[in-house]
Amino acid sequence: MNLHIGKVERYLLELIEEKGTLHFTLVDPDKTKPYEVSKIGRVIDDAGSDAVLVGGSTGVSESILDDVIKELKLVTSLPIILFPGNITGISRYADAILFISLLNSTNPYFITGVQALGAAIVKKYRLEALPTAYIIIGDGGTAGYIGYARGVPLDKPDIAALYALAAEYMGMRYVYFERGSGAPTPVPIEMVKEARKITEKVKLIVGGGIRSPQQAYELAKAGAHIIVTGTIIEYDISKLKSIVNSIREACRYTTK
Ligand code: 1GP
Repeated sequence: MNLHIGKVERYLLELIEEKGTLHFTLVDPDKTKPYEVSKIGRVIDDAGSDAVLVGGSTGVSESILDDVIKELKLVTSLPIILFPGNITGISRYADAILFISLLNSTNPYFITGVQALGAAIVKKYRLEALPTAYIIIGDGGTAGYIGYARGVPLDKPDIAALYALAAEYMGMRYVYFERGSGAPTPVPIEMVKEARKITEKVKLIVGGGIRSPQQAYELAKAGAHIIVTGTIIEYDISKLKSIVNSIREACRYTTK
């Protein structure tokens, strides 16, 4: 085990080793009413989710993030990991940050520019940085539009896998295939399989458009290390538990 990694990453790697596939819940401050945050935090905890991502592409400021995270910390001891869409997505109250480079952006600001600006703040707040390649699949919804992405076509699993391999060669430890929040369909299963086949070390995060336990089950079976759901808590919070359970079920006889 790499001794230089931080507390949150150690927790994640040990849990992946133990469980196979993890489940993260995304709380988007722009879509969450302040009075709902503590209820949502409790549901996430009860459902057995493994960590909470906090962030979004629009409507996020540092003080909004601070309030949401402080509220969440009152009700859950799960790690709170920032999922920034821009420089405004950093809060001193989080435990870690997905330190994202949007690899298939056409705008250098989202590949290396905002990272240089954000690095100083991440250091000042002593946040644990998790080096993550963010790859937009399909049009990627709001994240794709805001990030000037040239999304990987849905029928090109080999191209998505090559981005994942490039990320591994560049030393990133996480690859996030993003279909876009609220997307009509999740990341295609074939993309997950191809990426897992071609990479050896990176942990594969998959999110966007996952609404049913069956979809989560199939992505876990295909080899995703982490499955993210967000929208489901906005519409059908009770479904969260069945999604987490289906991931556990998928991992029962599989080793990652
Ligand atoms: C978005 O991948 C996440 O960044 C979650 O997407 O809201 O569709 O679950 P959903």
